[in-house]
Amino acid sequence: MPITKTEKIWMDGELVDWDDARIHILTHTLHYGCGVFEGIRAYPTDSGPAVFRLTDHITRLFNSAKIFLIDVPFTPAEIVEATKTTVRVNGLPECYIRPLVYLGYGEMGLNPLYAPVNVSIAAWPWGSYLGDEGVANGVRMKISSWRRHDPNAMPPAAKGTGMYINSSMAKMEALKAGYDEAILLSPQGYVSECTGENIFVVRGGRILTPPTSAGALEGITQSSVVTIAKDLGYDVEAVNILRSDLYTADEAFLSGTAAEVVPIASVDDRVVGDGTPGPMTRRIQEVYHAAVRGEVDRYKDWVEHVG
Ligand code: PPE
Repeated sequence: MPITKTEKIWMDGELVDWDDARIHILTHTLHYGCGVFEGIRAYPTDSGPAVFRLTDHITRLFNSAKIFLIDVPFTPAEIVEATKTTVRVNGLPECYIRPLVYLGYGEMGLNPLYAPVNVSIAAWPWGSYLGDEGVANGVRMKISSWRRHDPNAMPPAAKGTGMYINSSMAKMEALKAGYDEAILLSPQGYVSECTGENIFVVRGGRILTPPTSAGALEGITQSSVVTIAKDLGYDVEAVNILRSDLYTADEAFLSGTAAEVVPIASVDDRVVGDGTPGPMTRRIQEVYHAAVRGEVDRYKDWVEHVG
């Protein structure tokens, strides 16, 4: 997806002009993929732009860094403030935000312990990740031939830059085969998640989503969906799901910051339900859409205004 240029990027405590946000070719993370990042969205609200669950995203960023033994040279509160500043100075009513913690220039070789740690935050307008058509009518999914990481090879709880090669391989395979998005199975063969989204299925009136032990990232949208679904009176459970459970599901959808809540129309050419977004999916999608814009009182705490 193309990037839309904005004014400023926050780099290590300073606001730098977009075109000057450059790094050295011997930047450590560029070679070995040891870095961590977040994907966050800001939405327009009655009181100006607000970042959805910003504190939770920054907490996850620091947890990802901790898993990789990366010592972030800022506090979470400083990164929360810097994120708000980045949205504010760029005058963006609505945007996608990409904080990145990376190992910079100064060391080469597989020991990253002495490499300098840098932090950047960029923000730009980003449209519908899986397309407006997908959001409205559902996406076509394919189970990938690539498995999700074994947690003892690559920890899926960390949002690590290099780990995304796995997602990209699955994404390319699905797109080249004519599908919209891939679903990855865990090394044990259970449904894990999509390339950049968590997955939900509705079976017998219950909403099911894979547990973290199936190798999924602990999604912030996933946790918002679980709360919304429970508040709507639905029964939600984190359980292991088989690919055949997807084929015979009444409804299915995916969730993620970039994608938001997107109905699944089919999996491996098996139509989900009647092929149109189901009623529970629709309801959750509507409430999520309103919640991120601060329109639902119950979820006002999720909306963090940039001031
Ligand atoms: N699983 C993976 C692997 C993942 O990357 C994401 C976010 C999720 C689940 C959903 O997590 P959350 O955003 O907290 O609900 N994927 C981000 C990156 C997308 C990208 O193309 O880059 C995102 O949605 O921002």
